Amino acid sequence: MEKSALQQARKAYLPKLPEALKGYVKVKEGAPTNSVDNQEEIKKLFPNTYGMPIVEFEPSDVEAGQAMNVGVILSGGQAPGGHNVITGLFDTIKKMNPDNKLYGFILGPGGLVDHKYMEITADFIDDYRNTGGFDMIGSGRTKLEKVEQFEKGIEIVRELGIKALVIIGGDDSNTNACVLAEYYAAKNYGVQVIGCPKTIDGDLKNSQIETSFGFDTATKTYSELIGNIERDCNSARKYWHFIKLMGRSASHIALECALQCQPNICLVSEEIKAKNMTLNQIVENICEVISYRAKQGNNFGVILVPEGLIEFIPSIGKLIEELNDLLAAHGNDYKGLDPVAQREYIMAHLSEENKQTFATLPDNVARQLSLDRDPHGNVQVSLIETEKLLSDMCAAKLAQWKAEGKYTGKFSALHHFFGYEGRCAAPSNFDADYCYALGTSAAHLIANGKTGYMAIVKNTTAPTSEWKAGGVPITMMMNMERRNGEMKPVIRKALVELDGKPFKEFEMQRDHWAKETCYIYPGPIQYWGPSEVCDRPTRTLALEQE
Ligand code: FBP
Repeated sequence: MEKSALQQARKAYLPKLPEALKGYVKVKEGAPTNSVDNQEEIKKLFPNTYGMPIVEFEPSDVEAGQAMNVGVILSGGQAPGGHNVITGLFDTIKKMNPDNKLYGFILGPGGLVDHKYMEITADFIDDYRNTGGFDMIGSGRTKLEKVEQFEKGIEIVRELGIKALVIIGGDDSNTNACVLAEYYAAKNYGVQVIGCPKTIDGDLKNSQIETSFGFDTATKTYSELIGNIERDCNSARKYWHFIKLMGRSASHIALECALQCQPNICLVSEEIKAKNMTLNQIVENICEVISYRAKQGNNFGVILVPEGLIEFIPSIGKLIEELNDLLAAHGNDYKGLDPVAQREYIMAHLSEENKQTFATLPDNVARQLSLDRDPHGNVQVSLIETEKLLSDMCAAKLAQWKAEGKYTGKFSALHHFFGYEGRCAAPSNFDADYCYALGTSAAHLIANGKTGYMAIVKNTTAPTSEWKAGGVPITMMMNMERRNGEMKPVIRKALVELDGKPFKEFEMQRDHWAKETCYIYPGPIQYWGPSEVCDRPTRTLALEQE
């Protein structure tokens, strides 16, 4: 593999570990836990893995480590730092016993089911230290949920003498990790399953998980790009930039980038839902700002649009719920029809209220909402051009206002989608350290016989040596939710809290940012240099941990 100069220099970076993980480690157990909601149902579904205590690692004089082979799976969307979870895991199990082996399953959970794997060796892994991407073993979105898949998995696990599987994934993948842990425990197969909290979306967090890895690097990458656009925008003073930002449901990414860059507008899906806003109201609000700035002679600006917006507009959210059920029950009846017949079929089966909403949507959006779902049943919002939809609607509204004499400016829009370019960036120091510590924690959870746990690292706004590492039972984060027309146990997704500090901080300043031009230009991620630049946590994390 030919390497860039940065990659070569970065390989030598030694991730900083919390004090408790530097030497031998012992486990301190807390009190039994409960799920966040629906306790009786979750307890019934997970009789072997429910109620376990939170664990914290402490320094010890004796090594609990032992001979053990481990399997690792990267699951779902890429997030910077995934390779460092694997290097942390690798280094720790090798330290416990040099004969221990780490197997990587190829292209995600599907690799376990299809018995596609490779042994990760010292020479091989060295090329991936502190690099972005998941290309070391690849990732995939196969949903591990069926008994046949679990049984296929155990065949290869036994063949390779694997004691534990580490699943590095988001909320859906960790939900599946929990189901797998429960299944193997119920069958007494003697195989442990440990999860690691990954996703750039930042929505896998709760009282125990401070942040999911990748959020730090991805938001810093997007903020660099947004800052560059803001500076261009403030130089030419002739375009309105509509920037859609990745983050399937929650608006954490958009909000974080807004706090870092101070754009003129940032939409927050959770607020739009809470205020029961219509698409038309959103457009009017944007146009008010455009019109105000035009009066000041400022026919330019930057607007951040969260990827998941469309699902949070209450009328469209209701429509999607009905479409999910329709797709689950009758999808096969209309999937093969031509687009016009499909639209007619769907219209004929929708309730009156949702039919009206469906009829107003442009064809490409309607099609995306009514057909495509990822394997976890999510609408593929990254494929919907919400930024274009909004700017088209703004152009129409402004033209109408111009005709009525209410607006006299010039409106010229440019569109961007920042998503995939942030998911594989070289991890920031924060993500490099955090992920290495998560991998190390996962190894210690295995060595201490734990299953159905997620590796955690807390106190992450303090210096790294003061971080606290341990594990949390995955069942503790679960509740029952409707998925594909059925109630299922799932990890509760963390949305932006409107009474939380990050949103409050944004809310306090946004009117000023809308009227004035207060852009901040964060610049690129720095890997060497002053700590206040290189090791700075996200604004979200800093505000939440204040
Ligand atoms: P995960 O939740 O699996 O980490 O994926 C996050 C994400 O990047 C979302 O922000 C985005 O909507 C989605 O993946 C895109 O999925 P795909 O890579 O399959 O196009």
